[in-house]
Amino acid sequence: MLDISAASVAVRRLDYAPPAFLIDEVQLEFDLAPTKTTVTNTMRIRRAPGAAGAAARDLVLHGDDLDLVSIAIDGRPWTAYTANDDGLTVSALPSDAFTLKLVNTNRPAANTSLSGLYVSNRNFFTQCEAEGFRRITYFLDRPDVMTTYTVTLRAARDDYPVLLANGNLVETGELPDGRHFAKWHDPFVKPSYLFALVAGKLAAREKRIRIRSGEEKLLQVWVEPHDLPKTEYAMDSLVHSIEWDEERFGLPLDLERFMIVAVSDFNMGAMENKGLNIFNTKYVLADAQTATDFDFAGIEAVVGHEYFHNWTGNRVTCRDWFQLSLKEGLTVFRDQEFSADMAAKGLSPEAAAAARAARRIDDVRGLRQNQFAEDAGPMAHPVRPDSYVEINNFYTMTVYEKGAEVVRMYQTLFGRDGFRKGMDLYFKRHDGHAVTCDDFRAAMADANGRDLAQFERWYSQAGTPRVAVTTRYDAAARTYDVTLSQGYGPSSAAAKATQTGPLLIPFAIGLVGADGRDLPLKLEGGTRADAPTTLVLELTETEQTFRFVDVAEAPLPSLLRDFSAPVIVHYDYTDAELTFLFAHDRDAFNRWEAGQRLATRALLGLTAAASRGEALTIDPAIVAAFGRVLRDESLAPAFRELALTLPSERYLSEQIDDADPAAVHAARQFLRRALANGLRDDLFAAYDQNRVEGPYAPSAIDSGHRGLKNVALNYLADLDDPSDTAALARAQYDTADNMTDRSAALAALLQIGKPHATAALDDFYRRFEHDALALDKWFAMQAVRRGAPGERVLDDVRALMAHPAFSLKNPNRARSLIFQFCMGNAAQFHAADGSGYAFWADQVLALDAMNPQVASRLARALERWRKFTPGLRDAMRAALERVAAGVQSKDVREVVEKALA
Ligand code: B3K
Ligand code: ZN
Repeated sequence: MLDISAASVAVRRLDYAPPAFLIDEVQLEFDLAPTKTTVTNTMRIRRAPGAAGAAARDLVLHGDDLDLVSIAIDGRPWTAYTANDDGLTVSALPSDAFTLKLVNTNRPAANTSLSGLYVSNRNFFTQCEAEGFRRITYFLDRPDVMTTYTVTLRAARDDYPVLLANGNLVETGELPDGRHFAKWHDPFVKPSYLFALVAGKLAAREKRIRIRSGEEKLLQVWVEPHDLPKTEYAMDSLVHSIEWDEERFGLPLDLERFMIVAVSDFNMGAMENKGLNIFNTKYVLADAQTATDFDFAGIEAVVGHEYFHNWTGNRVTCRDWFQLSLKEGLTVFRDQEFSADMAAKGLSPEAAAAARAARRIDDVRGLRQNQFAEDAGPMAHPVRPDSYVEINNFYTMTVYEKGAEVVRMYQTLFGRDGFRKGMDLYFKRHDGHAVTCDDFRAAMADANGRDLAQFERWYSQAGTPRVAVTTRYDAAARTYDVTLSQGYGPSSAAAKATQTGPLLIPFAIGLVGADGRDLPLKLEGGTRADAPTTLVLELTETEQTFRFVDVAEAPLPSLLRDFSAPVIVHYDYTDAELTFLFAHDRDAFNRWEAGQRLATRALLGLTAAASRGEALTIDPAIVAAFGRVLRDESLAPAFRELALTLPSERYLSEQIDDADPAAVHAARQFLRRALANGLRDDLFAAYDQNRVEGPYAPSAIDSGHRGLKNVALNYLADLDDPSDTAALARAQYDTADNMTDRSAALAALLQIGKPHATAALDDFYRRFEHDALALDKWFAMQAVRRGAPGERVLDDVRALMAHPAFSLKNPNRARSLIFQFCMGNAAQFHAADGSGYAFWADQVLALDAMNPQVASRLARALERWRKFTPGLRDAMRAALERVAAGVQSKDVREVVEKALA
């Protein structure tokens, strides 16, 4: 069942050819049984108009790990075919249009890859994107082959009382021998990757809503019966998503019913199958006791994301997998906007702006920590990649998060209304079709009367652009010149080859006066009547100077406001200037950014000192700057929490050549301790002032207070004398009425030292022994534990792998322990003895044999190996080579081969 191809064969974007055959209709019948499921697949097929030559002679269907039972054309048994590992070739076709009836079997219970049809907890589920449908039956398993599906499911009623598939339910009934059936029809054409079925013992929370047209719709959230009480928030999020898409984009729910089903064994977050979204339980199940504020926010975002795919992805889909960002970048952008609008709902304008800014900061922090690293490493690829070996490896931060930034830039350039016009035109042109990123760009360009030819480079160039800024104030002429120049930093050869010319970069700027207020902006030669305080400059050349006129005083530039483009900005701010912006910038994003720059600069200095073995010292002005923001009650708590969160060790290591994670860790710990000791009283005060009274609600405001309170507690755990903190954390643990506070208290105790946390850890286990998602947190917190000097957290991790509750087969559990250790505990993972890397290699190889997609994600933990100190580098290369020698799947092979190349 696993791919054992010796060489890695790349698929190339420019080799795209339209399908030679089309499917007008498909009827699928499933006789479901765990060890052997039989699929009867009847397709009305015809040669595509104009298809000719060798490709159009025989019908070549994809198939993977299937057993063929029979084949007939137009009712006659057919013998002119060959079946191999990749599928089925049918020859001597009788005509241009015919009905092909295939019967095949597959083995759901033996399917540990969780791709195709599989069994989880005795129920059946499917996952077809990207190429899982071919593991269910033979098909033209490519996104540009769209058709309508009628699906009949047959199974034993006692074991599988619920039978679900895409679309609308048309018939149910009894069959002999205790079996029953359900027949579903999806009236919308779709590609095979959006097919889904679910069968088993499940129960649904239901809700009926009326959409704007007046039509009534049935919403269902299906889970194991005992989990029903935990589905309220997911249902609310679904209702909000449906309302939001109608309100903001005029896009209605198009089916009679919309279903979400939760499954505990799932390779990723969720899947947007038409009308039948399948979700990781992590993004469905929540209540105050078991889920954190962060989890609730994740549910809202993912429910929104999958629902929004109904239009951006399903109604209009991708022509080929190179266009993946067409649906993913756009849908991430939409879910980001949804979450921001939800956080801001019902707040005063200032509070709403702060709530939106907090979401933006969160999104950008993730992008910069993970996507920028990806773009600088061996897996770097454009938003629209040019080639892949395994498409599942390209569901990346670049395709998703950078792709979302690319979509956001259209909105930054054209405004919300212009963006909406582009969306309207996109659906008008392409509804029901499989299209490309170029088609989307053309809709934006045409709807707004703009030539966006240059903008194409955002899709085709890999690497993170850099914009260097220089400024000049002429007091006599009252002019201020801002010179922007763009280019790329050091890039891999593959990324460099894609970098062909300057980009169109929307560069938002403000000018801050000595009193901290924004100056009115007037560009020389500008035509605007008003004088706004933020302007979007359009950088299109390698270097361009913009002259502001009537500038009354020498200003401080506030650059790339709201992160208006996914670039790195270089400007020589002094510490004093950053401190000033940190205290005053009216753009909340840049206010946060000033603090991050200040902290990053200090941390990189401390890291260098730590590597040289020097004593570490910190300028008290930096501690004071953070203190001012901590105490500033005019600032939203959520913002203060973000401002106080230092750049992660991973992010810092990315900024340095020959990075030494131990030195980075020492530096960051030193600054944390300096802030904790220096701001002790303010932190205790913030802790007290941000306690939330009353029953738990995961609202933006309450979670902001809890976030600030818990970040304060976390700093206080780093006091030289943490005894008061230990008491406080223990009390918080014991009295918490919600998981956010309980887990934050446990994390603080673990940080003070493992002995302080023993009782709470035991209690946590007993409390949540039977709650898989909460227990994942128990594993994760122990995996990311800092450890006392000289202590090896890896020993705990290994011991936890032997715990009866641990299983490598369950992706959530594997991620909570192994991924958390390898990707979320830099200092311990990069232990000088190489033990972390050896452990990594063991786990990648073990996972590779059962679930290549999950293994391949873990494999990427070492892709930046060249960045580290020589000693670590050698140990990492050895581990990579060991994996390369033992790998079975093309998923992992592609990752390690690219890393070693
Ligand atoms: N489209 C799916 C991801 C499928 C991943 C396949 N390896 C979820 C999403 O982005 O919404
Ligand atoms: Zn998506």
